[in-house]
Amino acid sequence: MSALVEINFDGIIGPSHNYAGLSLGNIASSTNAGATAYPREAALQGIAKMRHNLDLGLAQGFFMPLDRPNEGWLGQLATTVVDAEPHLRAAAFSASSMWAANAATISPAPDTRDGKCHLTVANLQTMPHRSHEWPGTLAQLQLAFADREHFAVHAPVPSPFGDEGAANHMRLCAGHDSQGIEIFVYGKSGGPFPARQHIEASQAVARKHGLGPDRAIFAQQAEIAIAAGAFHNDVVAVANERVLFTHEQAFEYPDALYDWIRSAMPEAEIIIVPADRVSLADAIKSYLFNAQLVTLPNEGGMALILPSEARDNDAVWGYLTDLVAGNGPIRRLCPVDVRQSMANGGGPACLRLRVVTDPLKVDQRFMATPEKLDKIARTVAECWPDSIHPGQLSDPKLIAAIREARHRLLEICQLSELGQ
Ligand code: SUG
Repeated sequence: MSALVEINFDGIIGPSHNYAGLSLGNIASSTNAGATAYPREAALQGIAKMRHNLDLGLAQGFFMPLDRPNEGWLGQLATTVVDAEPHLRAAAFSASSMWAANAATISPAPDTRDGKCHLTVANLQTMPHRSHEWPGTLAQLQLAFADREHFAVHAPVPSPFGDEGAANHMRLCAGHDSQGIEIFVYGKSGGPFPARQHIEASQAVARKHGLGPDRAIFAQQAEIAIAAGAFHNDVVAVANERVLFTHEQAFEYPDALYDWIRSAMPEAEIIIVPADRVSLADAIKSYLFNAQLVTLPNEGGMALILPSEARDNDAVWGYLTDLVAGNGPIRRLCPVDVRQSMANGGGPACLRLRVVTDPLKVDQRFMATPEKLDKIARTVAECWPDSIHPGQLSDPKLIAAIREARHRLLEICQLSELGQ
């Protein structure tokens, strides 16, 4: 018998972390365009979050940062780091693979026809700086989940169908190890902003994963939510086991979705946050829904691992305090500081990819322990650049330092084969 648990794989924040304002529709990214970023501090914040979650008794894994600047990609565009136009250079430098919620979509073994855990790497084709992540991500998924008896790792859905991975996918189930229902959220339009997840991509992923038609639903993201800055659904909704925690204005047709959930899974509990308690604008500023909603293994009940920005917002914190004071399933609030990632629109939940499986089936090099996190933190403290300003991106010394830093990390994690 194998024990299926939820493992959160966090993207280690890479040494090229910077604020280049690359994501139209992501308000934090646009607001902070041109600011100085602090890659070392950023990565240490991410590691502290992983440590916090390990301390709660949760299973934790990680992914390596990708090789940046991506000269191969610039080569396909017939240019180089030195010659590229600034927006292409910045796209080649982006450390955006840190947001592992966009790495892939996962359907755990109890949900799939062949009883394997299926993973489809996301093509991220809507944003140029993210469109070249998938080959590096796929290489890691193929290593981490190499056990073919238990995992099926799929290539991305082809263009032009945008797929942004687990950030637009939620699973409800009685317990992680029981059969669940899967909600794929896609966008049609978002006012001035692009809808990044296309229904054709979501449906293709569901077919590849072998989900029964009665176990999956495709729900449209509200146009007003995208227009307000919810470029991914995980900025306005999150699910864990039998609980869906969502903003009232997250979905275009919320009642149809809720009815389907209630009939497919009568024990589901839907917690709807009304707009008159928390406006869409406050939800997006504070990222309260970009929390990790987790089941606490040691004490039972659920906790929200929230960005500290949620505590700083009176309306949001007032709502959350009332929520945990009630008799509902969410009992604890745990604010964490991931401000460096937040300034690019990535909260605690963006930084992780959830995989429900037996941790012993995963390549152990990708699994975190407190000692490994200490080692990783020491390498980050020694090698990650202190600060990066977008104007510095063509500096050969910075480029060499970024490459060396990643190589040192791969070495200490015994993952040098990921090299390029
Ligand atoms: O795709 N930001 C990311 C943030 C991703 C958040 N992920 C989830 N919601 N799951 C994005 O917009 C900003 C990069 C820059 O501007 O330099 C960026 O790519």
